[in-house]
Amino acid sequence: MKLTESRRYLSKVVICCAFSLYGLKLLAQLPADLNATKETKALYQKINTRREKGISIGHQDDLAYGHGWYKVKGRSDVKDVTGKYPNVIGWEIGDIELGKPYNLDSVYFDDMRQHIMETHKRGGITTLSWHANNIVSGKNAWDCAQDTVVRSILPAGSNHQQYLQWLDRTAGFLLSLKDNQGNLIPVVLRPYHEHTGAWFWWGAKQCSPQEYKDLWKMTAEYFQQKHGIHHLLYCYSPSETESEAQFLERYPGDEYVDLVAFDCYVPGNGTLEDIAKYKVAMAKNISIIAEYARKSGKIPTIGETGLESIKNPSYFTEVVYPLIRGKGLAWILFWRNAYEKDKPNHYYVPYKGHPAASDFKKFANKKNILLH
Ligand code: BMA
Repeated sequence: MKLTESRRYLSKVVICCAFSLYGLKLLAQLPADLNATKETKALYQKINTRREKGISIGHQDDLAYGHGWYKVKGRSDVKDVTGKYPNVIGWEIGDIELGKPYNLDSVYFDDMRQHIMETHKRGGITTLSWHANNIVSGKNAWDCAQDTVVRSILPAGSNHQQYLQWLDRTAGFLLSLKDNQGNLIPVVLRPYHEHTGAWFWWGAKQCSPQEYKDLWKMTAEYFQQKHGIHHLLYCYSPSETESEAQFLERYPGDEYVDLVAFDCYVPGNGTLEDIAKYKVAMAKNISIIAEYARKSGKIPTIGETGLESIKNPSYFTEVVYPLIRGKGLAWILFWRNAYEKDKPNHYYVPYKGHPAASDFKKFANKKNILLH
């Protein structure tokens, strides 16, 4: 080959490589569901673009109630303290499968739908968790006395047909999430979470890795094929794990997942020792999801976290912020601020007047922490 020819050849190779890398990047920026609606693809891009700017604050049930209040239009504990709404709002759909009008925490699904519409209009993001009931015992998600519930709802199982009815009801709610033009509002679904623990009927001691994966795939495929549901991004969120191998042991596959996450709380009473353990677990799990996200093109995010009652008044700026800063995470979702009279200490974001409120405000004002 002459020098000019070899130069031409080399430049062709370079151009080809650049195109395939670009193609790969584009591919990596598409949802796992190949038939995802254009709004869902846009949501996927938005999450990715936004996480280049910083990490969004998420709060469970933020708009429905807070510490000491329930259903006050426009109110939010996060807004009371910071002046802004969280970018990401989590909702819990447990009991939808039973056809009830409200979820297990007494939030009406009609109200939830309204809030999801408002959030969408504001450019915010909705993520849904689902503490589905135990179909065998009729008790709640935490009843994990049996180790065959998952097996019984898979296609060959005795509860399969009934579980499909549960999925039909859930699908009905998902398909009712529409904007004013009648377009489906894309949302993140985070089902069968914390499954590396053993406190839900889909937990690690209650089913095998294969059964768990089959449950996930069956759910996603039923939504997609039977109900034509293509406005979901799927979030895989075990509780904290020790390694990538453990994280992936029950992973249903890149074709079924868009966001990789984990749930991790400050253990015990939130003593300094507990906080030290939390820091270690958070750092490890952030690195597991960030690294897997980098390799797979998925979006890393924190599914649930928090320090109940926020007994450490500098938890947000001194514990959380250094852990999450600059890690490319899409959001961090703090768990709910219960309104129930019998749960006065069950809250994860400070309300107005709480000793940690000024620290939370300081945290929220950091330039790479996003609210709106
Ligand atoms: C748990 C607690 C419960 C609640 C459930 C589902 O972590 O907050 O009180 O019922 O989540 O939202």
